[in-house]
Amino acid sequence: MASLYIDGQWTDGSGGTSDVINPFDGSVVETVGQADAGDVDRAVAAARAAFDTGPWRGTTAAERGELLRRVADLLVRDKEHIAHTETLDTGKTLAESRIDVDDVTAVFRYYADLAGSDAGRVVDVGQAHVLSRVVHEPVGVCALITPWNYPLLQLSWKVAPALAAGNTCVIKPSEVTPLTSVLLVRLCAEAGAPAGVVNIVLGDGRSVGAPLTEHRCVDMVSFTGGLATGQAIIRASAAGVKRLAVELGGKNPNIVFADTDLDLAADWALTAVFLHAGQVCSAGARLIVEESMHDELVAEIGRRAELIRLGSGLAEGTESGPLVSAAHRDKIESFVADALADGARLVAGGRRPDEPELADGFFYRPTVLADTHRDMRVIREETFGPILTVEKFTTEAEAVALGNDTSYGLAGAVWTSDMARAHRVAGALRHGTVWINDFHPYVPGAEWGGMKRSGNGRELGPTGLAEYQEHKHIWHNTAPAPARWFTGEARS
Ligand code: TXE
Repeated sequence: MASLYIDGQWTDGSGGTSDVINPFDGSVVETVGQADAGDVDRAVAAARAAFDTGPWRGTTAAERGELLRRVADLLVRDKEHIAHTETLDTGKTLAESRIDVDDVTAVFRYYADLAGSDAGRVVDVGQAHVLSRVVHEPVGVCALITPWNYPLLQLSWKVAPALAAGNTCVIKPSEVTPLTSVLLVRLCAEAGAPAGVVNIVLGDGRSVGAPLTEHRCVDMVSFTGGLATGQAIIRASAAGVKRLAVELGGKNPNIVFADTDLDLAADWALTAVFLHAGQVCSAGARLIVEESMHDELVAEIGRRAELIRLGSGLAEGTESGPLVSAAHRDKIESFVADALADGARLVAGGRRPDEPELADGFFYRPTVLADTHRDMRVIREETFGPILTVEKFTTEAEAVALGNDTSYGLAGAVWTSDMARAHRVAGALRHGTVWINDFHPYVPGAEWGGMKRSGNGRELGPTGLAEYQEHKHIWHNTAPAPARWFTGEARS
């Protein structure tokens, strides 16, 4: 099936084909066409023309909101098929994929509502004959580049506000997991997006991502992915001084004070880090525990980690699927080997599973490493896999210092039954999201994004719409009079 969509037409692309691999068993899920630089050019030209001269430019915010609402309805209709495809593509459990589709639907509905209520504002300048208005206009042609861990969800955080604001876009999903992005574009077309408004090109970063981000007719790049790629995109955007929004992952502290119930702390330590095999930008990969509770909690977490049931995302009872690729598992294994060589203590995992039926997949057992410290690579770098490291503290100040001792700043959590302390710590953590006695929840109405090397800009919430807007000031003097600034006479 043709999988590139350019100017309202489905096409195979001119860059050959690529196999999409099922991480559960290494089988081919589908073979998809790839774009070449010429396809990228055509997609950008289509988005440019649709923005500059197409009917899209004349749509009202309410009409764009209606389009998003129709996409949301179609997502509900196709939920099972989309969730199933996401599981085949990423390896995550069907339960997680279904939650993703529900979340994506909610994001489309949120921006449908916001589109209609986002009216700009009138500024009172204190002069009755002047009308000063700030109007919200689209930025233009947006390149939306997404990663492989939450392919559909990450795309929705970009495409829904981009369309709500009146932009046109060219989507480039991860070459590892492109399938549900193609399905979402099909729904946008079915919902009535005019030709050229939503385009999708498939391919890898070098041959498709780079030419797209460097293209002179692209006004904005919104990217979620790895730090090194984000830095390359920031450099590439310099020539055109493009608008940028980048989300580059995190190294997220999960801080537990000893007044937390042990069962609760152990349960959430696992959920925080091992959901989707740890391939979550906000995963609670660094457990930071008060010393008096440390040994007991680590032992309990280790015990429970060994019980986690790995398997096919489609099978009933599977708690965690495989990693996304063999290359990614190699990376995870090297993190664990380095940490052990540097003196970390293996509490659980640290190996591939023994079950023969998992041998063809990219599985790795949930791993817990104690006695870890700041100089280890496993503490400093994002592993993006099923590795939980444990550090300990004795004072609140030490807990905060450890939680902030990272070049990232995406998310973190604090667990305590002392509410004053909870809010002190939440206020002191330099991370874009802080959970108190919880982990993972997000809502479409609240901003998401990072400080420091976790990125620039925010997705979701009203700020997530503003990322895709120019805020233009229009000053109307209804009773113009001569300025008399240049009169040729000396000023007194
Ligand atoms: O991501 P890449 P990778 C982290 C995680 C992971 C690491 C590398 O630690 O191990 O990044 O993952 C496209 N110009 N995150 O290599 O390469 C690419 O095709 C334009 C965190 O898979 O950053 C894909 O569509 N685009 C993260 C997208 O960028 C380029 C989620 C992301 O791929 C490009 C995923 C280029 N020069 C990984 N090079 C998060 N923040 O949630 C690549 N791409």
